[in-house]
Formats: sequence, C-alpha cells, structure tokens
Amino acid sequence: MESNTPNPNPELITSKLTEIENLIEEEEEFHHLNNPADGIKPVVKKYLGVPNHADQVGNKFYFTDGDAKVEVVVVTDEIIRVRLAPHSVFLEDFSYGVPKLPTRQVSFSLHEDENEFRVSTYKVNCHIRKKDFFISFSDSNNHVTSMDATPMHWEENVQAGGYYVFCTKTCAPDESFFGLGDKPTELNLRGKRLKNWNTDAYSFQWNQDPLYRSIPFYISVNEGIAHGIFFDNTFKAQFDFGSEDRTKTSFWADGGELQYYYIHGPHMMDVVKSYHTLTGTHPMPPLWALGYHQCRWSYYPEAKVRKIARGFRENKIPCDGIYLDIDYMDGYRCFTWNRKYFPDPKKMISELAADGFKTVVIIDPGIRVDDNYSVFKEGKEKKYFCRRSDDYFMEGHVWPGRCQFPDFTNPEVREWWGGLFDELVQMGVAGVWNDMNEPAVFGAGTFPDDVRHQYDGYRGSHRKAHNVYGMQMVRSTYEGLRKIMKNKRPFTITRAGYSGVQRFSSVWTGDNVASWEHLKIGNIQCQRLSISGIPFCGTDIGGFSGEPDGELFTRWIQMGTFSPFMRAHSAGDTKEREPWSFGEPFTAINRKFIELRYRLIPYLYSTFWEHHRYGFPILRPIVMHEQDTVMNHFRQDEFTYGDKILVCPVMEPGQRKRNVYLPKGKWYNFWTYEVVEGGKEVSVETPLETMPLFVKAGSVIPEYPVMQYVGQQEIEEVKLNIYYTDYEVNSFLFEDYGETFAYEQDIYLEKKFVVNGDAKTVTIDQSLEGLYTPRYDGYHFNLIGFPFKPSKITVDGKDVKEFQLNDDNTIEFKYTKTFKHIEISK
Ligand code: MIG
Repeated sequence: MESNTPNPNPELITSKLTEIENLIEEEEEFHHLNNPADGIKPVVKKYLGVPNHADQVGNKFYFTDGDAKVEVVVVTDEIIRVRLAPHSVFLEDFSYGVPKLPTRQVSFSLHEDENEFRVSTYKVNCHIRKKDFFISFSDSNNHVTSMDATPMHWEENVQAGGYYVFCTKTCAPDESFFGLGDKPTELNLRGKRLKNWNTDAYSFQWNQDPLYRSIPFYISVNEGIAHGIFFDNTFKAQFDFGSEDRTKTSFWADGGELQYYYIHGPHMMDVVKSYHTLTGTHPMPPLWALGYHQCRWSYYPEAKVRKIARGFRENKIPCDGIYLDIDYMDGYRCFTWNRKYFPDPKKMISELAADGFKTVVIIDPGIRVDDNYSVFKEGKEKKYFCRRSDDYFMEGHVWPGRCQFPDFTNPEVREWWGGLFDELVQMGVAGVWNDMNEPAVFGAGTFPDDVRHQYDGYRGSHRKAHNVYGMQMVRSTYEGLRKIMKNKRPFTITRAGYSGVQRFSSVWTGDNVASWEHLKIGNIQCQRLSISGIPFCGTDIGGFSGEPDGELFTRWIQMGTFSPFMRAHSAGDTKEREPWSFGEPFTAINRKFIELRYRLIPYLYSTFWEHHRYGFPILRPIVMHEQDTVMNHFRQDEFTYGDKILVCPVMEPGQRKRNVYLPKGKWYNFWTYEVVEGGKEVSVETPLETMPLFVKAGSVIPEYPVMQYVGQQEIEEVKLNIYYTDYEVNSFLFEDYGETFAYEQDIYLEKKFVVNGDAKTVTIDQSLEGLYTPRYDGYHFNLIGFPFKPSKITVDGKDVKEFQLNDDNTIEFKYTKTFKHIEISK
C-alpha cells in the first residue's frame, strides 16, 4: 500500500538528484508563497468537498465527500486521530512513531445535526462541519481549541509518485507554540516556519533548520489552554506557526498520508503525557549513565585513555563514562579495533571498569566496501545494504572511504546488526554511541531519494525512510544490546531520531560550538527536546568545535549538571578539554558541580522514574508551570529539573548578577537557604562559583554521598534535605538495583514523603510502594528553613535525643532505621 513510487530515473548521479531536490524545494517554496491557503488556489491543489456521509466501525468514523475520505479515530479520552485518503484508500496502519495504539476502553458518541457531525469523548469533541468539511476540536466546555482555516488539501504529484499533503488551521493572536525537538531557535515557535529532514549540521547556527532530528509534534497554548498536534508523517515535513500569515498555522509533507493526532490538554503537561502514551517513554537508564561522561574525538591510543581516566581519579572529579570515538577502529571499520592503538581492548576495558569507568564506543552506519571485512562480506551476501531503484547498491563516502549502508528499516537487518555487538559486549563495552545516522554522507549530504527501504514490509523510498533511518539504527543497537546483555540495561546515545526514539536511546544535540551563544542555544534545545518527548538529552559540554575559555567551560559544566544527560565532548583539533584543563579556580568549581550532580543522582533517578512511568519530562520550562500568563510563553532561560529544583544557567561572560523568574509559591535559595516568594523575577548574585538554583518549599531532596563513580561504595545512609513548608507537599524517592529490568516486575521501591507544617510543628510521613529492599536503612536528616528551634523530635513515637542546631539554622539528626512518621515540635 505504498503511495510513493521510485524515482523513475536511476541513471541520475547523486549530485543531479540533489539538484533536482533543490529545484523541487524551490518550487515548493514558490507554491507556498503563492498559496498561503487564502484563496489563490493553484489548479493542482485539491480540497475536501462537502461531507455527505458518516460511517462508524468500532471507534473509527468515516466521512466522505464522494471521492476523498476522512477517518476519525477515538484513541483515548484525550486523543483523536484524523486521517485523509484523497481517493478513499487508506494506507495500512503502520508507524515507527506509534508502535501500538493505546487500547484502553473509551466511551464516545457520534452526533449529527444540520450543521455538523460531531465525534465526542467526555473530554474532546471533534466537529466536522457539513458546509465545507472544516474540522475543529473543542473541550467539554465547548471551548474551541483548534479549527481548520481551509479544508484539508493535497496536491497530486505524479512526478514524485504521491501527494503533497497539507493541513491549515487558524492561529489565534496570542497563540504560542512549543515542541518540534532540537530546533535552535526561541522556545516559543510562534512566527516560525520550520522543516523536518534529518541533517548532519556541523557547527550549526542559531535559527539553522533543519538539524539532526525530526519530531513532528507541537503544543499550542492559547487562552491558557493547551493542545498538541502530532503529525505522524515521516516524509520531509514543514510547519508554519503564523509565519506566512499571522492568522494561520499549517503543516504539510511532501508524501505519505495526512495523518495527525489531536491531543487535548488543558495543561501542557497533560499533552506531553498523552503524547508519551502514543510514542512511549524512555526505559530506566542504568544508574551509572546519570553520572558524568567524558568524551573527545578521539582519546587514543590506550595510554591516552588511561591517562584521562587517571586524571579524574587524581583530581578527585567524579566520572562514570569514557568514550572512544572513531579512531579506536581499524580504518573506521565498525566492530573492529585498531590493534596498534589498542592492542588488548578487553584488558583495557576491564581495568577501566575496575577503576569505575564504563566504556562507550561509537558506531557509524557506513560499512566500508571491502571484501576482506567480515561485516561487509556478510551484509553483502545477505543483501542487507540499501539499494537504488535499479537494484544497484547505494554507495557513499564517509569516514571509512567508500561505504554501503545497512537498511535498518528491515527487521532482519536490525536483528543482524544488533547481534554484531556481541564481541564488544564480551569485551566489556557498556554503551554504544550512534553517530552519522541522519544518515550523513560526505558531499551528497545524505542518500539519494530513490534508495529503496524495506520499511518493515511497507516498502518505500528514502523520501519516506530518511527521517526514521537513525531511529531504526539505534533501535537495532538497543534491542541487540538488550538481548546480549541479558537482564542488564544497555546505554545508547544517538544523534538522529524521529518521534519515539526515546524508547531506545538518549540523544545529544550534535556538533555545537564553543561560544556563549551556543550555551544559550543548548539551554533552549534541552528544554525543547524534553517537552518534545526526548527526556534523556544533553549538549556537548564546552562546545564541540572551537575553544572555550575556563569561564565558558565552567558555566557549561554548571548548566550540564542539570542536563538529564551530562557529557563533555570536543572536536579533535581543539586543546585538551577535561574538567581540570583550565587550572584554578575552574577545576575546583567544575569539581564542585560534578559532585553536586552525583549528590543529586537519587533525585534525578526518581525524576527519571516519573518520566518512565508517567510520561513527565525531566526538564520543564517555565511555561509548563504557568501557561496562563502569556509573558511566561517567552521565558526560556529558567527551567525546573524535575518539579522541585529551579535552575537558571548563567550564559553571559563576566555576569555576576542576573534576574531569575520564579513560579508562584515559596522557594529556597539552594546556596543561602534564603526564602523567596515566587510569581516574580528576583535578582540573584552569580559569582562564577555559583549559579541560580532554588528549591521549592516542602521538598524532600534526597542526596547520596559524593562518590568518584556510581556504586563506588555501598550507600549506608541517604541524606534527606527537608525544606520547611506551611502547606502539604509530596516528594518521591525511587530506588532499585539500578542496572536490571527487574523494575518491570515491580522490583523497585517508591517512597513517598509528605511534609506539612505550621509555626509549632512539622510532620514528615513516609509511605512505601514496591518490592525492592534497599541495602541501607538509615537517614541523615537536614531540616532547612524551620521557623523555630525544636525542643522535641520524635520518629515513630520515639524521642530523638541527639540533634544538632547549626549556625545556618539548619537542624541535623540521624536515624538508623526507616520511618513512617516524624514530628518536630517547638
Ligand atoms: O564527521 O566521530 O557529531 O560528536 O565526534 C564527524 C567524529 C563525525 C560527528 C559527531 C561528533 C563526533 C564526530 N562525528
């Protein structure tokens, strides 16, 4: 049921194809400029006519104008899917983004009157207007949240063998837009026009588009109400948020089906959580992956790798991951080793492991054409490499020279590729880094359009498979590792991706630059990725290309401490770039922040669980906390890390003071414990050794002792920092083995802390859920901001005799067993 036939001219060489593609693009641009869907309709465009009929099959409704058909599917109470078939023939339901539609039981109804058909759940109505086939959505209060500005339309493109599909909705005057993954532009996408086409974008710039990933999901906030649109189409797609025409929001793709999910809010958080019910969440990462990672292009030979590792231990800077970039391979052949540089990799990896380092290796998709190379030979024999429409193998140049590329959209190829990691895993490799998987090809940029892909049985050209190629590569990697590592959690990182890539991998933002501007770009990108369904993300700390000075590097380490994924990386032609490379005071400050990262690992891990289990993002921009205030739609510096810690990176050189917005409520300055009332901007001192960090009143922030790597010592007690509140606040602590999938069988422990207080008494209650028993019992309590000196502390009815009142007004005491109820009274 493939709508797109191959490019009919196989003789065209790559450059010619690129030329043609550019022409098509220009033409498209031209079409759009001349047709912002406001009346000047080119003849080739077809619009839906008048719906004259409604059919129902289970939770699916069909409306037709006689020729074209529209399908409306009730997915959940909050999610409705709309699809268009220009001649009534729908493609088979298959999507890499949505492996399976949720199957919860939903009640819904169809209503018809003289003006419209209406499909309703108890939260959403989908209106199909009889006059003109306009589709709109409203909530249970009849508040219209999304409305077509023209009927859905398409262009029959015989040349390209398919349709260009378009959807145009109205854009309200104060409507804001968020999402779309890694776009390096303002957080609020209002007024932007953006493209999804995975691209290797070395040293990308502010506003450059497209970059490495395609996440066709956005969130609209208008009049305080949020909804989401997930345009699940893998072809080159574009989005226009009131850019061509301030009153219209459009999205279109140059192939495939016009298919989108309308996701109801009313809060942005609801939209993101629902989006995750479609595309899945990130599995729990191995605990060590939450530590600090050190990378460079490249650390080699072995002596250098060991020297770097030693450097961490000697400088007492914690580190868990060390990376081998492409030079570890023999002539850049994947799954081989350069034995001159690494004579005994197994020995090296196991000695690094004994010192607490996990080794992560890079793998690229390009396989060197070389009959003496087993991976190539096997792939060739089994016909696993991508082919052009004329059946010749697709070839391109990348690091190894002349290469062919596995078709990761073929399940058999994925299985094969996944198995190739066996040897690396036996050597002790703990994680795999997937690079160049946009896919990137030197010169041509990427594959020619006519390359054929198996696409899990739904064959198609590269036009359809391009944006999912990288995701399928890292899926193959993840699934292969998972099999080989048995019950251990693999760690993977990828550059390219499509919606749903979070089921298989973490991501980094690609080849950024060592500049202050890029620190700002990275801050926005991580927030944007987080709310676009990609929670485990980070930037190349320090900037990949170019040279940061000590100050920029340290400010980047500070921000990176609060990136879900924390890794420093640098290009090969730059100066040494380890956390101690810049001398004092930088080394000490870098150490302090990386230590803070490790202290907060239980907090981050618990937040990760909240993501995995419930679909909450790890980083949350201000707008996600207070979407009612339009001003907040434009704040992009501050974010919360989980829901308890507010972070504001310092992103200007020499900045010793800055304004920080705090959402409503009471906040504690993390460094001084000063209480600040939120709902406004406050001025914060920002000397280099600190950065604005605030903790919500009532929080219980768990802390592990600083270790040089995760699991260095058994944890004997956990510190609980308890921030005074006079209203009830809940906190969670999630714990488990940290490296197996036992959590899938409920072998975990979720601790819930409830803190409440008044001027005389504070209570802390703990309840437990799950089957895991931590190896420690004891807590070290640190009470912060209490308005009184306690005269009595009881834990489960027993008096605590020894507690310490500190000069900074904190109160500390220890209790060697777990507890249910604590009372601290004046
Ligand atoms: O053509 O493997 O983004 O992180 O160090 C460059 C070498 C290939 C690009 C990645 C970068 C990596 C580099 N790679």
